[in-house]
Amino acid sequence: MLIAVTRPVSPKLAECELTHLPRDPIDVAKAIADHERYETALRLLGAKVVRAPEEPTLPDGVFVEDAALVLDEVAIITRPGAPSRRWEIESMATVLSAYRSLQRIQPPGTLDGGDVLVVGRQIYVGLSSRTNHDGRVQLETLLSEWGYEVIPVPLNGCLHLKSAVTQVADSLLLINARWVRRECFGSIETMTVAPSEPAGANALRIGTAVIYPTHYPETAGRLDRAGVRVVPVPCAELAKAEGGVTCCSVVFEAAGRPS
Ligand code: CIR
Repeated sequence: MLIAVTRPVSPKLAECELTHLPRDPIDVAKAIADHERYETALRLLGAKVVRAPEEPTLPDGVFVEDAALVLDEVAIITRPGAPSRRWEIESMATVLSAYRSLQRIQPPGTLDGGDVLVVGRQIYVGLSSRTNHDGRVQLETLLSEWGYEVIPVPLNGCLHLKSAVTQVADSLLLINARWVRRECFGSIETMTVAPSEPAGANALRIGTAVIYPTHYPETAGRLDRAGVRVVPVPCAELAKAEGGVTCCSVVFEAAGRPS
């Protein structure tokens, strides 16, 4: 069974961390409604939505992706680069301990899940302002016993690696080539976002479909023409908090592969 861990939107969302965007007023009620539609899309695609406990005092708590990386063999509890976000990890650890054994990124390492793109046994890690060298090396050490290759990827001008690139089909990446170089990903095919939609590379793949923001219609058209089924969700309010569609869930097979 496919599990998608989410967390309700905090009433303090408007106090979120911001790195690349100016602070714009956020309509929290609309963000909550959009988030519920996102959960509905997850269910439509066959996932069982498991809500982590509400964390009303943590503005960025809805962006659960940054707190954990779940692989078949293990879950890695991260240590987010923004100190305000480190309070989010314990409740995620509690939820994920029902499905996997846990390992943790330890100080002084930092790692945000948004910087981790898993493509088969290749794990690309963005060298962002949130993920440091120590965090990446710890991840490499933790995963070496299962034969994963951890590959560092330089970024330019975006928050996380998955702001710049995500996987949308077995051998297709959706990419903003201004923020990350295509050559970093070897021979796998890449499709670029529409130039007018630089933040459009963040798509959440579930099976053969992607959950994708309604506010990037040109890139959605490109995905559609490439044969990728697009399930549109409104998420403009969460985007004002620099969140995308991958950020709002951690998706994995319940059974995993016990080590
Ligand atoms: C932050 O800056 O940490 C949040 N406001 C947004 C996090 C988005 N997460 C993600 O892209 N994985």
